[in-house]
Amino acid sequence: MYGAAKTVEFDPTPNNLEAFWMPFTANRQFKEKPRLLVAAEDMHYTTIDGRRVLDGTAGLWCVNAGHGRKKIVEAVRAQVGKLDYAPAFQMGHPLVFELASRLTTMLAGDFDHVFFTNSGSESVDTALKIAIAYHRACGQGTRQRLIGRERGYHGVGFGGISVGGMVANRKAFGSLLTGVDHLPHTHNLQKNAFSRGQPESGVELADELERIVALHDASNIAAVIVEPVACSAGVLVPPKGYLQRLRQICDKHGILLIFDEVITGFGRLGASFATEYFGVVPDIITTAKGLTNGTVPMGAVLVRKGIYDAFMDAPEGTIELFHGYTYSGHPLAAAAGLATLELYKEEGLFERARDLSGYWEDGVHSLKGARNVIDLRNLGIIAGIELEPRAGKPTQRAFAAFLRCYEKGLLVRTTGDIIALSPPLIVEKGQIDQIFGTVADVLRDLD
Ligand code: PXG
Ligand code: PLP
Repeated sequence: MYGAAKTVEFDPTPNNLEAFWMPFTANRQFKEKPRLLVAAEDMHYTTIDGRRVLDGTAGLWCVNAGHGRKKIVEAVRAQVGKLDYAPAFQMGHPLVFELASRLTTMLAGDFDHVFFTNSGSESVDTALKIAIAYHRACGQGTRQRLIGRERGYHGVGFGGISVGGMVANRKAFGSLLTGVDHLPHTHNLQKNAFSRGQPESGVELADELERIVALHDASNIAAVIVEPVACSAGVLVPPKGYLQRLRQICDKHGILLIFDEVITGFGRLGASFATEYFGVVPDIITTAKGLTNGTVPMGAVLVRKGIYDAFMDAPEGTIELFHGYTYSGHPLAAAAGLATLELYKEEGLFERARDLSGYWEDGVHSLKGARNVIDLRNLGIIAGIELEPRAGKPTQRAFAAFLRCYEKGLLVRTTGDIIALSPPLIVEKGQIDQIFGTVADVLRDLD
């Protein structure tokens, strides 16, 4: 077909939805009955037909300070007029150095270097590559295997889906990375249903790591990657002691521990990062989303001192890590990131989230006994509401709930038959009541 296309004039019909292949979307269904957002401010979206919708999901878990925040908007506006782009390789611009320094001050301990990316998926691929290259730099080049977890979500790059554990995200894409194993997921409805916060049962699931080490030998294993709270797969909260146990086993065998904090970072749990919340220190942290409050795409990988240092033994004048993106540390993203971190601090949003988390937990568990609800889960300002699937029709009940909530002015997210909630951290108590009140109304009427 090459050369034969475009014989007709381009039709710039503004409302033709066909050309855009939408991500993670039922394209044909959406395009028959689209849901378009045209504006946003603080806790609300405005739809194309002028309705206000309460944002129960912070966009896609990223708009932690709420929408249209002036400080961030102005910072981006000013930056685009001053320096629109600077080459990222062998050149720099001041803001990105400032942002890296600021980020390192947010973490306890020796997290002292930051690699910038443009998304969570790129952060994950970057972290996995750094882990393997680190061991090589330390003279342990056989450590190449990666360990993820069932039901994990680490974005959609080949690295991320290889260590990830959501079957729909993997099954159509061939052989993926070789040399990957998976820990079991920690979800256990029989033992832990309706837990408030961290469930009691399941710490021993971390011991599965010992089994994998025994199978391959530690000398072949580079890293373990987990989400401290597995959010995309339906808000799976780690059992008490589980993350601590993983850390101990990694230490014992010289395996790097990577926390994928793309969602749990930047206040979602009522602490700066999950590492602070749980008191467990990984070796590498991946972030994105809340780093710029969702305004400009950006991700970051934070590494502990020893990791960066291992690369700096290379001869003077050589490039230490052959990795990077055209837009690593983009000036607009860096400006947005700096303004976002200032806003989080000025408004004490992480502390606010911590103080609200009890009220949030009560709201979540007020749904106990609601029709078809088989589990309720919460941590920080995150909730998972698991529904009994319709017989032979998995995902449909939750998707119907999503549509009805949207009609009633509330945006929720669903994955499988689980409703996930994660509003901006500026959410008011009255809005928390509205969120759970709307979900309760919807579930009452939904078969
Ligand atoms: N790691 C984790 C832990 C994530 O949650 C990614 C990596 C990938 O980030 P990017 O920026 O490449 O999308 C994510 C992203 C949902 C949902 O509704 C979750 C994500 C993205 C979109 C939707 O659960 N998580
Ligand atoms: N593909 C081609 C042909 C390129 O030239 C580049 C970057 O120069 C890339 C992919 C990677 O793009 P990015 O650096 O934005 O990830």
